[in-house]
Amino acid sequence: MIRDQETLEALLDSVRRFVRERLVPAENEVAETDEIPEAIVQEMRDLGLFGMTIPEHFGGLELTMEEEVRVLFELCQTSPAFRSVIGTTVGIGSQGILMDGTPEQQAAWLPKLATGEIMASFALTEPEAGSDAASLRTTATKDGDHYVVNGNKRFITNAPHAGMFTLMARTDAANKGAGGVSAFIVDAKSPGISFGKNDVKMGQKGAHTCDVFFDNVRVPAANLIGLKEGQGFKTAMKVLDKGRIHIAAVSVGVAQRILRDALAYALDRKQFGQPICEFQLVQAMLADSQAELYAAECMVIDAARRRDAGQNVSTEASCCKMFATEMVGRVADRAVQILGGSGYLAEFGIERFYRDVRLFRLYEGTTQIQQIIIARNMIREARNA
Ligand code: COS
Repeated sequence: MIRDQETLEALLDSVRRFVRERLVPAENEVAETDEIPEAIVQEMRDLGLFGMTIPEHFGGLELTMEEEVRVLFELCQTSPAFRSVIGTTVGIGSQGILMDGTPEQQAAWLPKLATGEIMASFALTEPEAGSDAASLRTTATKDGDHYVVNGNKRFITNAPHAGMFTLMARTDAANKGAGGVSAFIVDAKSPGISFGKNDVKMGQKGAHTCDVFFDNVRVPAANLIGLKEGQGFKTAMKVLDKGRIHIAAVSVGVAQRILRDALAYALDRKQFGQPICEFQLVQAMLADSQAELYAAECMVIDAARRRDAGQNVSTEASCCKMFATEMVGRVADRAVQILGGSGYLAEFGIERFYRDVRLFRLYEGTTQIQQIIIARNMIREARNA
């Protein structure tokens, strides 16, 4: 749903200009230094990007899902590390509070997230609990008007910069499944929280992840999301349904950039006396990429519209996440092929995208987890029909 086309176009124009004038020129510096310049982070705050999904009365832009994905198509036509700066705050880190938090919890945290004064991070994955998220071992034990949290979280995006965590922990030791898990808002400055070294990753330099350790961290009982125990796994799943459409939109944006660069190269590069775009085998790679990209873009917009219309989009979100992240992997691979030897060289930037996009098929649920979700939903619906 687009509420006002003119307002959205103005936002898309400013994001497009920001990407072209500020982010693309900084790509190499970010890849070399593994840091996003603070001036760029500040410009993201000024553009309101941290508050994209937060309601207007808490100081955000309150974008609908369709508006959000259209912004992501533009914002992601550059190194995906830039999106990662705002990603956890607009997405998985804040949405649990928005979906299931009490009015008091929302009022206490969302305004600071909307302005980018603090960043949110989503702490679900653990060393022994990845795809099987419901098996998490971090515990939160009630002690008066607090919970005491102990455990380790792994691969936590933006943890080194986070002001707060949406943390999933087990409140019912007797229930080892999803029903024993609760979600908490945890102030990142709480005593007992410590951080591992920044992970050294295949790509996405400038986007930081690390382990987070909780050692007898006292969290006020008032920070239990929705003030209800045992709901945390469902909150996490709902958050991920939305997050998966978000990641699919990111994949579409990055694929557009990669394909544009590959086409520009094919128009320019000459072999056998003509531009390589004249060769049908190169054309096949361009055409396959364009068709798949178009399909992913249509899927993402459709899923976003359905979500805006209030439908349950668990299946569609997983379809989008699976198809779009696999699509951008194939587009990046073909782009390396079209650029040939230059595709393998750092100075042309395509090999960097090739490494960057590999992550999309892993986080917020691997392709294999999306397959499981889609098939399970199909089977459940067929049995209930
Ligand atoms: N929305 C709302 N509730 C949901 C839901 C959704 N999308 N998906 C599951 N639930 C509910 C179920 O209805 C069930 O509730 P009841 O016990 O009341 O019936 C409960 O949550 C448990 O669901 P389920 O039995 O399907 O859980 P599983 O342990 O089988 O796990 C998968 C399901 C594999 C889908 C889940 O663990 C998953 O998504 N794993 C990947 C995690 C991930 O993406 N990690 C990345 C980290 S974040 S970067």
